[in-house]
Amino acid sequence: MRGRTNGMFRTKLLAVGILALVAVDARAADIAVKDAWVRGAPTGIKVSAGYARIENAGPVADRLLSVSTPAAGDASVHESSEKEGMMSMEPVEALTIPPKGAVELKPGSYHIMLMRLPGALAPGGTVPMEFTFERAGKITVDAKIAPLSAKEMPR
Ligand SMILES: [Cu+2]
Repeated sequence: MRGRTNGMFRTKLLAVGILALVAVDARAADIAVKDAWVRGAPTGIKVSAGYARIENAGPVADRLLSVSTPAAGDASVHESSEKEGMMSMEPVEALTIPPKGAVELKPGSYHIMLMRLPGALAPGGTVPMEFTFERAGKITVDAKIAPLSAKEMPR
């Protein structure tokens, strides 16, 4: 019983340590990239999508210019929309993050289109994603890989 309690305590400490690392990684100036995740993909599937919440704590707007990840040969920001009952999506030149605001990349809305996947994205793992902002520069986070059917970030 004592050993088990110790183990749980250590697990909690480890989790806090990892969260602290991610928080430091994700922050450059006023921009923070949070809760990044990508949809899993089996071998042979070449397309997936990534999502995150981008927060701007500063007094001026910033713009997300590009995203890159070793998990995809090509990554770009897209916006999904519904037109006459049909879902479609278009590339977004630069995504504006308003001052003292946030933009949510989520299924059915803004997303990072991942194309030319070099291999499977196994659920439960993580992939690094580098976000490049006009003002804040580059911010790299580890995105969690969710099951293929996920509608929201794996917790
Ligand atoms: Cu897309």
